[in-house]
Amino acid sequence: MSATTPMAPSRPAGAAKDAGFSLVELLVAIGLFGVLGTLLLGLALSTGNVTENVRALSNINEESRLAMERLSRELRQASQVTAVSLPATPTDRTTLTFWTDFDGNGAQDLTAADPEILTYGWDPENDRLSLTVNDVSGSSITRPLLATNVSRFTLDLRSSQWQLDADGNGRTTWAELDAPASGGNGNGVPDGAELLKLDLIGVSMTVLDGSRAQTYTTRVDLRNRS
Ligand SMILES: [Ca+2]
Ligand SMILES: [Ca+2]
Ligand SMILES: [Ca+2]
Repeated sequence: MSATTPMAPSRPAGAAKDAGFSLVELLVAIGLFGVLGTLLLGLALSTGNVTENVRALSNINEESRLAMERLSRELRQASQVTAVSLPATPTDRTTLTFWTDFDGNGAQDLTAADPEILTYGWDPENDRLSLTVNDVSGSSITRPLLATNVSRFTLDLRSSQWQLDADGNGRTTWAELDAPASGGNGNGVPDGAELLKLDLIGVSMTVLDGSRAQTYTTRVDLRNRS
């Protein structure tokens, strides 16, 4: 290239090769490296962000899946739903309490080493799902299962007693059990003897990770418990 430049017309070919880069070539090269470097750095950073997001997402998914599996497993072994609290306002807690007779003595033992009364609760004000049990001294302990990402937690409470399906839609809901015509106390909440008839429990939970929402559901038939 330099052999034809007007700056060194009379140099022999060997000397022209040693002339190196012109200032313009150097500036162009620096410019190109700069652009390339910026592009590569940007790519590396965005790959890092994606990896970080995927890792955070899979952690939350994993924790949510485990929490839901645990709830399903324990509910499947349950003998009876003993208390339910459904939200009357958007800030009310939702709770599900059930009894599992782990030692098979037919009694609800409140101080067993294996807690027999379990309460799963969702607090919509801090998006937290927690589990409350009694320890061996009978003191109530609450531990968060999913710390801050549970944006929705709903219970579908039904009975297999088809004769109480007042509207004949094939599903006997807790509201139908609550109706005085079905023997309920008509107070608008599932409680008392109505709970003894609940044996189909559906749980749906939505967990947020940033803008992504993942919903987990389970449906447990308490009649099938072993
Ligand atoms: Ca027991
Ligand atoms: Ca019905
Ligand atoms: Ca009731």
